[in-house]
Formats: sequence, structure tokens, C-alpha cells
Amino acid sequence: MKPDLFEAPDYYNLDELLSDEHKLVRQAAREWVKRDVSPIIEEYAQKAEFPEQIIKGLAEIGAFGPYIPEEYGGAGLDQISYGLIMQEIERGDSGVRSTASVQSSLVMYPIYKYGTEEQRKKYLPKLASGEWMGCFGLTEPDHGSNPGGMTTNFKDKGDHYLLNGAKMWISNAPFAQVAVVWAKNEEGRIHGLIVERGMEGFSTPETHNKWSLRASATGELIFDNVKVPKENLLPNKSGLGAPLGCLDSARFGIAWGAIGAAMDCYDTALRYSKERVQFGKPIGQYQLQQKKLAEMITEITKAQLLAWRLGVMRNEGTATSAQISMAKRNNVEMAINIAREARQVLGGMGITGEYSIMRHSMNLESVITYEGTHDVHLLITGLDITGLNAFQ
Ligand code: TGC
Ligand code: FAD
Repeated sequence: MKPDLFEAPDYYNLDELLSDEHKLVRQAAREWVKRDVSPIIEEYAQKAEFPEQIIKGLAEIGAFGPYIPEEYGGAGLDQISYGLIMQEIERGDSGVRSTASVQSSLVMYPIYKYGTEEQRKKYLPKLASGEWMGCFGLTEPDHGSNPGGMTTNFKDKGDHYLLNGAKMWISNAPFAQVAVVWAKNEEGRIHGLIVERGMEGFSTPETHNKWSLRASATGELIFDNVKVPKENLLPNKSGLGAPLGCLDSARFGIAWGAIGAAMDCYDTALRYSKERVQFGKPIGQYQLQQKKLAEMITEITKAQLLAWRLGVMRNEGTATSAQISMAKRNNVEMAINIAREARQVLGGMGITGEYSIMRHSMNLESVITYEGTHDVHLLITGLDITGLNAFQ
């Protein structure tokens, strides 16, 4: 792979909206991605392997629990810092950002928000340091967009719960020590349970043959009469709103992360367009290529503004789930379109692993599907503005 020469675009001087702390946090993440991710990520994506050696570095830049209070091992940062960290990591690779998103928003967040003090103390510091990795089991083979239909269930057996069922498409599953699993009790009410590797009847087979997120490990979670201690139930919230509340946080991170992937594609295409000569001129001098590049920077700038404003509202506690859906949907579509256009700017070189664009392009096919598909987020906006529910 070519050396990482990335320079971040900031066409509207949005840095003026950031605090010194935001910029320091972003700088640390950006330098770490250049040093520890860019040189190795293509090779790991090609061999479809998660680079476990980067876990320590992810923890050091605050990517595990950026907004979890420091007393539990988190970085105690605000939402914009969280977004900036996700942006920088996804600039490197969406699969690496997935690992961080899951650990922070889908494992640490529910334990922090819905767990007991004992659970927080037991799990959060180890998850923040990367000593333990976590995964989040919501999706099932027959229930993806409609998680409320889940059939994974647990029964009260007096001194423990008995868990049965299966989850699929679970990021981090093959190596996670801890799984936050959503299952129905005997009354059909959804609860979160913390399941640990090593519990009898719990297995995590890896999902192979992905053309997307190849540097992220994906797997199933199988529960065959797993005895889960009663103290592993997350007691402070139940119902579908509990897992969906975690998704709000992860979707917010994706709205920022997708900007990183788009910035990397744009920056690569811009540089290439100035260097590549055809018909005696750099291709960047031709109007058709300028149109592509000008539209890319316009869309990136609009997405940056959307993410920044959402971050401000998240910090104030006023952002709605529907506003988060709009940003996730818009920014991922923006990134996938830019990846496709940027690939064309590079001609044949665009399909090779010498450049990051094709990998981003393929990764974004997962990003536009997970955490709610592009269609689901459109219908959430539709419901919000009309009051009419397309899901019923
Ligand atoms: P609905 O009746 O609308 O809602 C059920 C209850 O949930 C509440 N609620 C929310 N609460 C918090 N945050 C949200 N975003 C919420 N959305 C809804 C709602 O108020 C209600 O509460 P209550 O108290 O009245 O019961 O539910 P529905 O069954 O009609 O479904 C709505 C729908 C389709 C929007 C929802 O199910 C959905 O978002 N589906 C998409 C599923 C999804 O996003 N799955 C993601 C799996 S995890 C993943 O992909 C991780 S990838 C990570 C990575 O690698 O980076
Ligand atoms: P389906 O729900 O079957 O959707 C198929 C198509 O139908 C889509 O185009 C969808 O938009 C459309 N559709 C569905 N319902 C409607 C409707 N009402 N109206 C119109 N169109 C509709 N899940 C986890 O729980 N944890 C994870 O860590 C996780 N990681 C993932 C990692 C990867 C790489 C991938 C690909 C997925 C991951 N997922 C995870 C699962 C992901 O959230 C689901 O794939 C996603 O929610 C969609 O579910 P589905 O694949 O079953 O598609």
C-alpha cells in the first residue's frame, strides 16, 4: 500500500468550532491511525483478519468509552470528541471503527447506563483498557430490521437464568470475552444479559467469505441452555427501547465515522488527479474530474456541519433519535457515493489495494446496512415528520 499522505479537508474552517481539547484528541487519533493502522490494514483486510495488536492503541487514544466517566476507566470526553475519534479511526478503516463503536456504545454504554454499580466496576475498566473485548447481540437470523420479533429467550430457574437462541452478524463475536445479549423473558419482555466466554453452551462461530469489513471479525452467538448468573441481568432498563438507546449512541458515531472514510477517498482522489497525466495534462485539469472533486468536498462539508450540530445537541442532551437517524443515513450515503466517484478518478489503480478507496467502498456496504439500514432510517424520518408509522 502507498504511504499514508492524508491531509484532512476543512473547507469551511470548521476547526474554529472545535475546542483545543477536541483538536488534541483528534490529533492523537490521527497520528495513531497513520502510524499503527495505515501501514498494516490493507494486508489484514486482504487476509480477512482483525489485527488484534491494535487493541492497546485503540484504548490509548480513548476509543473505548470516550464519554464514559474516568472513574470507570473511560476518557470522560464530550460527544464531539467521541465523534472526532470515530472519524479518524474510520478514515483508516470502517472495520476498526466498528470494533471501537461496539466496545464503546454497544457494550460499555449499556453496562454503564442500565447496569448495577457492581457490574460497572467489574466490566468497565477492563473494557476501557482493552483487556476484555465485548460484542452486542441484537440481530437474529430471522430478525434484522425488526429486532422486536426476536426469539432468543431466557427462563428463570431460581438461582440462574437459562438462555437459548442465536444471534448473527455480530461484530467482535469471535474474540470477545463479554457479550451484551438481548433476549425475551417468559413474559416476552426484552432484557439485556451479560454473557461471558467460557459459560457452558455458549459458542461464537466466525462468519467467513465477507467482501466487506474484512478487517473486522464477525460471528454468530449460539446459546444452548446457557446458565447465566442472575447478577448478569442489566436491571435498569427493559423493552426494545433499551437496545435502541445504545444504537442511538453508535449511530451518532457512525455519522462521524463515515466522514472519515469520505475524507480519505476525497484526499486520495484529489492528490491523484494532480499527479496523473493523460493527454498531456493532469487529469485534475479536466472539467469532468473537477466536477467529481468539487461535489465531493461540497458533500463532505455539508456532512461535517450536520455531524457537528448533532454533536452540540448530543452534548446538550437534546438530540432526538430521529435526528441521529438522519445524520447516519445522510453521511453514510455521502461516503459511499464519494468512494465510488473517487475510485473512478483513479481509473484502474482505484481497484487495487495500493490505495484505500476500494476497501472503503466495500466496507461502506456494511456501514449502510448495519445499525439500521438506509431504508429503515428513511422510514424513521418519515414517521417523525408525518406521525404515520410505516413499520405497522
Ligand atoms: P417501536 O415500537 O418504534 O419502538 C419500541 C420502543 O423503543 C423506543 N425507541 C427507541 N428508544 C431509544 N432509542 C431509539 N432510537 C428508539 N427507537 C424506538 C420506542 O419509543 C418504544 O418504546 P416503548 O417504551 O414505547 O416500548 O419499535 P418497532 O418494533 O416498530 O421498530 C422500530 C425500528 C424499525 C425503527 C427499530 O426496530 C430499528 O431501529 N430497527 C433497526 C435495527 C437495527 O438498527 N439493528 C442494529 C443491530 S446492532 C448493529 O448493527 C451493530 S453494527 C456495529 C458495528 O459493527 O459498528
Ligand atoms: P433485513 O432486515 O432482512 O432487510 C433486508 C432488506 O429489507 C433491507 O434492504 C431493508 O432495508 C429492507 N426492509 C426491512 N424492513 C423494511 C420495511 N419495513 N420497509 C421497507 N424495507 C424494509 N447486529 C448486531 O446485533 N450486532 C452487531 O455487532 C452487528 N454487526 C454487524 C456487522 C456486519 C458486517 C453486518 C453486515 C451486520 C451487522 N449486524 C449486527 C446486523 C445488522 O444490524 C443487520 O444486518 C441490519 O439491521 C439489517 O438486518 P438484515 O440484514 O436482517 O436485513
